[in-house]
Amino acid sequence: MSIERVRFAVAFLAVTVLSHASASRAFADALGCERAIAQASAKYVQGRAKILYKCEDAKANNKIRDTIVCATDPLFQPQRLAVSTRLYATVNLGCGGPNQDCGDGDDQPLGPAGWGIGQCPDLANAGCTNAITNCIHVAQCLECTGNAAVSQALDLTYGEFESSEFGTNDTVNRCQRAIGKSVAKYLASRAKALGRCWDARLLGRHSNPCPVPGDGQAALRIAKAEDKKQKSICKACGGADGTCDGSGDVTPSAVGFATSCPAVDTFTPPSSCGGAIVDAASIVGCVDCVSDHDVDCASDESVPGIVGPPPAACNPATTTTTTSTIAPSTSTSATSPATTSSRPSTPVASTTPPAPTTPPSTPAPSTPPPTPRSGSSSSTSRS
Ligand SMILES: [Ca+2]
Ligand SMILES: [Ca+2]
Repeated sequence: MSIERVRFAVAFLAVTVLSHASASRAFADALGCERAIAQASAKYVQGRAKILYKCEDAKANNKIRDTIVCATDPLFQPQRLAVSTRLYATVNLGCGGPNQDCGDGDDQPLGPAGWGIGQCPDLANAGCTNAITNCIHVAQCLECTGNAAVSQALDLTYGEFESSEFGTNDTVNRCQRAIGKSVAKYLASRAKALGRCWDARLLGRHSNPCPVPGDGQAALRIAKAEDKKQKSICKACGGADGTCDGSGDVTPSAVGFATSCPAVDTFTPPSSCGGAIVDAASIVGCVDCVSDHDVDCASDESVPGIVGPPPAACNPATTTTTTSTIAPSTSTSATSPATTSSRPSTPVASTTPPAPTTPPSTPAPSTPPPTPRSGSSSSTSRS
């Protein structure tokens, strides 16, 4: 999103934002800035997933053309803009200093807020690598990585759906829509649980990696959301018995689903999502695994002061094909493996953000940062 459009939209939604003005005053320090950024990121992933779901589901329900590209089509631009605006506004309020506006000399320095990282860490090699020298660049980074995370999960989910089924409301179509709805809800639930968990850590309420052991709540919330997702999908796709057990299940080819799951890795616990999609259970396992990967990458990248650089799995060096098969009979959702072990890559002991070594943090007023104020879109814009 261009800066001009952001500023215009921010002004437009000022009333909404002002209602949070008291909360923003609590953000007027490094910790407040760090919290604002993490919260903005989690909210953005939730909002973005919801909007793209509405669009994709309208396609699957034959309410809009199935050729519409939900991430960019003008039809949903107002909704996408609103979610982006909230992201920018939250970061401006939390990190923009006394004038609550990022890109000038009174901004909260990024280093103490954990964001003296110099460059956006990217996600799924989407090109989210903008330089970060002030807090508006942080917002651009979060927008780009959030878009990449949500797109990867929803593109996998909806990308190859058999469009001749759209609007038929038959078993296959209901299965398609259940998969999409469940995944979108799960993305949002996981992002929300992680966001709360990181915020509790920033507030000093625990000193754990998230989600496990986290704040003691995140894993439970995620497990509940996973269970709900798995049951919703299998109720619609599992045939008369309502379970993804290979008996009477809707087939991946009828639904229209990728023949193999992307070989991205989760990191709680570390495992690869790659494998052949052979039945309804492996669809569930695949969307679960890829959703975890995407949300966790976006979440880790929202708190670099805690996590440090994101796991390498968030930007895989190469796409490798695997020949293994995702365990089809026992859905990963049912047992919630992602919530049962701790994340090895996260420093557990310290609540103190690692001191950033590159301090391109907010410059003195005499050397204003190169804030892009022209109408040209930043390279990170995806919306
Ligand atoms: Ca400012
Ligand atoms: Ca069945």
